[in-house]
Amino acid sequence: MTSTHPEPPCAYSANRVLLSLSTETQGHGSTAAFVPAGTPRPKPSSLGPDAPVTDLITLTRHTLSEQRRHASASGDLTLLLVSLQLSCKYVSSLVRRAGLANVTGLAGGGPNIQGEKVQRLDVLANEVFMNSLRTSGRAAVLVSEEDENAFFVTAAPEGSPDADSRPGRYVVCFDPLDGSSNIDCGVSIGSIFGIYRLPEGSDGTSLERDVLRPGTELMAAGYALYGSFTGLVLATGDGVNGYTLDPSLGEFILTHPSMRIPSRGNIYSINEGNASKWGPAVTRWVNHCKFPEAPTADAEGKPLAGLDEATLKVTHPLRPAGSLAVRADEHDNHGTRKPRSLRYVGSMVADVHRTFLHGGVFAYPADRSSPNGKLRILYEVLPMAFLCEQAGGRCTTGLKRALAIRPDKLHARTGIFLGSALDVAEVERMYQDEENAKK
Ligand code: FBP
Repeated sequence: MTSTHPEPPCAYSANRVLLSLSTETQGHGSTAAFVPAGTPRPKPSSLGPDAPVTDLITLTRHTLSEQRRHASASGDLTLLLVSLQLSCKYVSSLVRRAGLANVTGLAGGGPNIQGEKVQRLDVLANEVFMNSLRTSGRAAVLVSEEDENAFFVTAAPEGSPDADSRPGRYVVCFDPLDGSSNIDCGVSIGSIFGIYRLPEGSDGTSLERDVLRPGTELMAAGYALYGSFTGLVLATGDGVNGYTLDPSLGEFILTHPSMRIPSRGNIYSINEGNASKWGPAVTRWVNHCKFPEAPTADAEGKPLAGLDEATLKVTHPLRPAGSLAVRADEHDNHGTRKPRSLRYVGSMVADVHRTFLHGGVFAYPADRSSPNGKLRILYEVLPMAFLCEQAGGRCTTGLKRALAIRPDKLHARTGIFLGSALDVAEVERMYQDEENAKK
């Protein structure tokens, strides 16, 4: 089928793909077979069934196809993500060589703005992210866990060593290396980032207007995991996708499309070393994870018939006296819940990644010694809350949807519970009961 006007030699047009046009026939009244664009290219049978994958969906290819689905997309976010994935690849290579390349151990200089000892890898990772983002031409403001102040990207004069530095339209908040306390013992660590677009008409120079914003205004968020493999999990507003780094190609390959958090899980993840400082709701929830009880009350909390007050109060020797009755709806449809398993790595990225895959709850609640919790809102909690909700999970402070928090300062903190929607709802009910009990 020849078209009315000669096709340009390029093989792509709006909706048709030139399947084959062998060189020796070019210009000699060539016959060309057109198939609808997007038709997958059949794998040559000559390669046999176990041939390696030849149609790789890399992070960049996938982001570009996502971008094409948004007519108004400028491509800037895609380019910004290219800089972020480069940073994650470089940090991954530093982490992989950490034990050999003398990049572990404490960095010189005092504690960082968080009052924490700073690891050399923290500083290296921060420099890698900062340099890659400020020269991407797509970032207006950069906020890092390692830097006290926000970095406002300005245009460097031509010819200056910094000439690549160009402000863009995005605000990037990031934790360049999360789980630093685990670096030198080879436990999984990660990087976390959240991306906002500057508000319409903003010149990107105001902290209050452009940076201290709730998670509901995030455009995209993601984390990289440096563990038995290097992974990158990303959401740009339309679900969550997971990619695995193929070190031989240096490419992130789509391996976990459309990730969904199971609605219930059998894992709870919390630093129990803080138990003495927890409030009643957290203590009750953790006890409930450890000593699940047969239902003693109906969904409205009314005691089930025939049970005496004592049974209602204490039905397990280790269950703290005065514990509230366990309502029927706190059990799965088998009537009893099995004790949940405790899993706690102490690297938020590793604990959250496991929660996304297997369900359950990751928690770092506020407590008596950290009334605002430990984890930082802008570059730890909000990006993870965005990803969690995009994957069908739930993220709360106990009393408030975490994504709705508007931080009042750059390194503000909050307590969180994140994970399987039904399990996190259980925590919220216990916080609500505690509030009701105060009235
Ligand atoms: P940084 O390492 O980036 O400071 O992150 C804080 C963090 O390590 C989280 O990754 C982790 O969830 C938490 O602190 C562990 O805290 P703790 O050692 O108190 O349990």
